Amino acid sequence: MLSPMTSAQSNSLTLAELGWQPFFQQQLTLDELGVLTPMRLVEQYRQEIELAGEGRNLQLALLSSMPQMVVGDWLLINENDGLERLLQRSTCFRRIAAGHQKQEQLIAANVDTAFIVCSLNDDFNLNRIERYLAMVHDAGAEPVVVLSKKDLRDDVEACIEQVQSLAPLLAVEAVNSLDSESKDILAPWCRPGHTVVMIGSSGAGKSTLTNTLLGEERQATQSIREDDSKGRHTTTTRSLIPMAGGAMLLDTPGMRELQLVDMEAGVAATFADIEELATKCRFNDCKHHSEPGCAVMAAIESGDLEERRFLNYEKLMREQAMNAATLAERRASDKSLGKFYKQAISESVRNKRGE
Ligand SMILES: Nc1nc2c(ncn2[C@@H]2O[C@H](COP(=O)(O)OP(=O)(O)OP(=O)(O)O)[C@@H](O)[C@H]2O)c(=O)[nH]1
Ligand SMILES: [Mg+2]
Ligand SMILES: [Zn+2]
Repeated sequence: MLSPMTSAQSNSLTLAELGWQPFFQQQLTLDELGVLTPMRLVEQYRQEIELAGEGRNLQLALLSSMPQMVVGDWLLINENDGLERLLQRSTCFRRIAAGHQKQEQLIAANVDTAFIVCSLNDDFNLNRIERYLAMVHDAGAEPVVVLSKKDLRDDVEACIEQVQSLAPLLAVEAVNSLDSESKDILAPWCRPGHTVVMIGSSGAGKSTLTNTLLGEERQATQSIREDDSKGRHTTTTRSLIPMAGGAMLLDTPGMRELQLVDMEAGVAATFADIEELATKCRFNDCKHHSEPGCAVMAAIESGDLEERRFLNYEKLMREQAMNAATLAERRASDKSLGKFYKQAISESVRNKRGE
């Protein structure tokens, strides 16, 4: 088991270096100040979590009574090294877990900037970048598209232009993750006290980039499969690692499937241009298919809006709504099942009492 700070170096970080901000400080009452210690969740295992605070680390066993917690969370710890409470998050990344058991899964909390790492090999895909953008907008963090493996492609500028066309103000950078020059390129977002998460497909180079930014081989990396350019899911845990004199870096495992849930605002923010066009359609409830006076269809016809982009917008809107409905249904049935069990138990108690 790799421990982010205890193994290599003792933790001598200040709260500010760990990412403590006024937003968290304001949540402490006067009574809590000086009595409770803020600590940050830096690594998560099945049974326990690793916390880092000012000058010390702490391992905490997970109990079923604890709230759902995720890497990046800030916790208040009492004098007995127990959890007092979880602080409200400034940002939160979530998705629907892959597989049949549709459940919402938290990915990271209290992240300022997300590096959407996307390699420039066969894996380069605008639809996928838009999907990640929706997730980052939903979380409330700042997105930066980091196109990796620029050394493997000739038309890097054209690719940057394509990504930039998604949003004029979007930050887009191309890097060779193995080259230390990446550190300078990404320095504007790696400021002290800033938390940066790496998200993207397996094999995109998230761990390679993490190591380059750290200046040490902290995370294991592995070559991608030659036949389909896919990664091997090398990283399996999420770790929040301090960069010397810089940001807190959060490396994550590549996602097999990123399903959006209940993210209408996140999708809308990602496709702000389409949302803006839609306000100019003749009908308020225009579906942008065959209605007269449709500004979206007019923009596609004139070439101002890429049809691919509109189709992806529709797809992601549909997907998040469908997943939200499925989740709501599940929650409702879990609740009524819970009620049923409670009723059955109290009935059996009454029977035993002979009531
Ligand atoms: N040529 C080149 N190779 C790169 C670059 N970035 C990453 N690689 C290689 O790509 C492979 C996969 O990189 P990783 O860093 O393990 O990818 P990852 O995104 O962490 O993958 P998971 O942990 O599976 O999610 C490794 O063999 C890296 O050396 C790059 O910019 N240029
Ligand atoms: Mg990795
Ligand atoms: Zn329309």
